[in-house]
Amino acid sequence: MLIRTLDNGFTHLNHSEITPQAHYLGRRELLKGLATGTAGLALSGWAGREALAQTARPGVLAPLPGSVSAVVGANVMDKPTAYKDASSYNNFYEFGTDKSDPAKYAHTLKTQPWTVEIEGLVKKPGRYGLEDLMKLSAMEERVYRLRCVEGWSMVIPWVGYSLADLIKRVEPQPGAKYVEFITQADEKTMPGVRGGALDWPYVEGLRLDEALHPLTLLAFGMYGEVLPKQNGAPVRLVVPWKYGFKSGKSIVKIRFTDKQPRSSWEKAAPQEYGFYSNVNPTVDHPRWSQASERRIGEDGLLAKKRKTQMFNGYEAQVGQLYAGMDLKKFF
Ligand SMILES: Nc1nc2c(c(=O)[nH]1)N[C@H]1C(S)=C(S)[C@@H](COP(=O)(O)O)O[C@H]1N2
Ligand SMILES: [Mo]
Repeated sequence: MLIRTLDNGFTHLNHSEITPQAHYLGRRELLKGLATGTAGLALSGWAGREALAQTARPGVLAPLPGSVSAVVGANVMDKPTAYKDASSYNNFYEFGTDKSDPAKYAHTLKTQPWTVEIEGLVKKPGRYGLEDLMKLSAMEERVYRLRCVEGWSMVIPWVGYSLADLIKRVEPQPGAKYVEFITQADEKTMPGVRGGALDWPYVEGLRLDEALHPLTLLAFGMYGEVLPKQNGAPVRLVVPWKYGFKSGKSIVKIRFTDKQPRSSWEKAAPQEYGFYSNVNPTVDHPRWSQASERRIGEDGLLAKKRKTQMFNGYEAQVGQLYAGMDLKKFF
């Protein structure tokens, strides 16, 4: 099949079957060419990936284009999850614990005005308005796997830039060893914050070298558009080699510290959720295996579970960060 029709009526081109012409042909012309068989021979790999990145747009929110990232490992060849699935099957406990809650209730989130405060052990602390933060570095599109600790995964084309670009700008002090991400917790607009599912605000943390890794993305968009509220608008983190909960949504504060931050999930269940939370098929969650996963969208009768990959498939890029560590202990 050349074209896969998504639930929302728009089309994604199947990357393994796209030709380099996608670079310069408009989408409509390309589709015509595919239909009449004149689009040329199929090309896999980077050219296809690039074409896909520039053609798929759901047309739901404001466009936010990004150039194709040159960061090694930033574009997996897996077929992206349908936009409709990625924006309706979510974890965002501030809006409820059901997967369908965020899409139903996140519309009350107020994303304007929005500021992100940079504080703690940095030479240049300060407050960035969203617009300024967005202009701080060039937007890129990156197709990452995202795997939830619950055992499902998605493939999402995010738009943003390496968090490292921001970190370098604010100049961490020598004592800074960790970065803490504090997210929005507003009882008025986030019904879940009135309940006690987690300790609010939702907090996550990374070691400074993890935060500086070029794959760690400060994301402002997905599928070529600004982030839907349920996916963490207006700005979130995406750390593709860690379980999904490390990717905090709707960030309002980034704090540099000398002490390992305690995340909301660690506070809730320390024996189940560790600080590192690297995707690791050989280290089970105490109550279930992490060896395989279900790719959202592949849930038909014949769909096979996928084997979970070490560091979610990003081992070549990030394995060195954990050299010599006992990953059973530092889970
Ligand atoms: N603020 C906040 N961020 C959050 C969460 C949350 O509940 N609150 N859930 C996390 C979890 S468990 C996952 S799997 C991902 C889901 O991101 P997605 O809905 O965009 O796929 O967001 C993470 N970030
Ligand atoms: Mo998750």
